[in-house]
Amino acid sequence: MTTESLLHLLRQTVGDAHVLTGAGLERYERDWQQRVHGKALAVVRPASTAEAAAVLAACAQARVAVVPQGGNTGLVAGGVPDASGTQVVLSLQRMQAVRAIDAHNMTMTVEAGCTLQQVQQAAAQAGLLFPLSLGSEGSCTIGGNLATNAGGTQVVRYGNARELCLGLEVVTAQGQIWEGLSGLRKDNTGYDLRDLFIGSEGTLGVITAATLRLYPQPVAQLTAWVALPDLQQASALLQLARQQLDAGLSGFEVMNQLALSLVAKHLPQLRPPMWQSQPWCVLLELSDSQSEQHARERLERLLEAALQQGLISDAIVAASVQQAQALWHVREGITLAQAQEGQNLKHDVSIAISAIPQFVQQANAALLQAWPDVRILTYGHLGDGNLHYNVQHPQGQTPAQFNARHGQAISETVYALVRRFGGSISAEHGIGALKRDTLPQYKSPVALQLMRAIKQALDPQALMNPGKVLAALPAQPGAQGGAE
Ligand code: FAD
Ligand code: 2HG
Ligand code: ZN
Repeated sequence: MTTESLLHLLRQTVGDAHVLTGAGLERYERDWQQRVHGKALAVVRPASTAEAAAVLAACAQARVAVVPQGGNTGLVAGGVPDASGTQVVLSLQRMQAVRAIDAHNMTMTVEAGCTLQQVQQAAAQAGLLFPLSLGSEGSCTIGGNLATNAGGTQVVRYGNARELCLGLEVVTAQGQIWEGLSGLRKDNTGYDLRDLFIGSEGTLGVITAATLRLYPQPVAQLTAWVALPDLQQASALLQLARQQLDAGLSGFEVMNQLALSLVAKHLPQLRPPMWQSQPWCVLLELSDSQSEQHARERLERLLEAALQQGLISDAIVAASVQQAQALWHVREGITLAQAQEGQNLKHDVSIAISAIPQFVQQANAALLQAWPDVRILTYGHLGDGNLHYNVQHPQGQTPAQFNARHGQAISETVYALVRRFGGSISAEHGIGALKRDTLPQYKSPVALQLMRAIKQALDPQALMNPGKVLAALPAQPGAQGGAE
């Protein structure tokens, strides 16, 4: 099939207005960090699963690669095409239906292009909670969240996107529809296909809808902002909070002074509290199923114990929902503030919680010895053992030049330590294009071989988001797409 006849077929399938070609497609072609600028053959925007399946079938027949894209907020350039101008970007953004809410089963079924915020709001309207929560929730999609197995700030209580998903509907690389939308909590009928697609970053198929797990809304939620002298104390506070609050602990985020100073500099309207008084701050959230008073008593008891044990030097408890939101906006503003400071080297790592203070101490020492002027932002989801250990260029230097010259060596230094501590080089954001060539150094050959076998089985023509997660291999001779 020629390119022209493919485009003709795609226009017939989704309508002329939803096959975008030519100039003006930058927002689909470059990633959020503006590190990769690709070129798409076309951006195709199906309105339904049937249309998405027909697009995939046509692309398989034409042997044209497909890059699924949701809100394009990914931080590893996984959702953008390469520079060849031959790949179709499949945008799910028109598929935004909330198909069903089963309040008794505590589930909802939504289409992949719903933003995370829309999903949260639909659950709230039904009196329930969908707890996934990310700084990008206004624009990222639930399909993208599942494709990346996103984490965020409530994982300590509710788990990652994977734990919040019971069923999926997927269009395969050949354009078939796998109808796996079940609200079952138990199903042991063979291999878990759902878990294969979750976290596969668009390299195995396209998620078109999902059945999600809902929770009761907490009766009361309280947020505390705490200042601490060092990370060891933050870790001890986490342990104390777990003991005292148990499942009531729904958020535990740590931030170093530099991260907060960049928020103060670039987003001064957010006004981070107490950021100059101590090197570290913690944002702690308690969700309570009894009452506001009960929650307040529990939180005050925790903070008193922490003060007595010398773990914290100061603390404030938000007096209203608005104040609590303002504190969370500070935490969520760090990514934006850092982007405004200039392109940075992101290390989204996980390590056993018990080893995190030691890891940070050793990583800081190693980096500052070799690059004394780099600025290290350390923040993130301490409750999950997941740190964003992001390195910012020295003041007075150009970020792009500094990163081009030193980025690889800096990341190798950080990742070597991650390996020594038995951690992971990607806790949340995935591999995408940016970490694809780093992955083989940190994943066992057997694991990589199994991943390739899965990729080969599900996408024999190597058309699903090629070059992401795994380096593209030539398609097997004779591999056929399903569409004739
Ligand atoms: P995209 O960026 O469009 O795509 C991401 C990947 O998923 C790509 O590989 C793409 O091909 C694939 N994909 C997208 N949709 C589908 C689909 N329907 N079917 C199959 N594959 C698909 N991430 C976290 O984990 N935790 C955070 O706390 C967090 N905070 C963030 C804060 C900010 C300010 C920003 C900019 C990003 C943040 N992220 C975070 C990263 C990002 O928002 C998440 O990875 C999110 O899940 C991506 O969703 P998306 O719809 O934007 O996906
Ligand atoms: C967060 O936790 C996100 O805020 C983004 O995962 C982290 O910008 C980053 O590196
Ligand atoms: Zn994060």
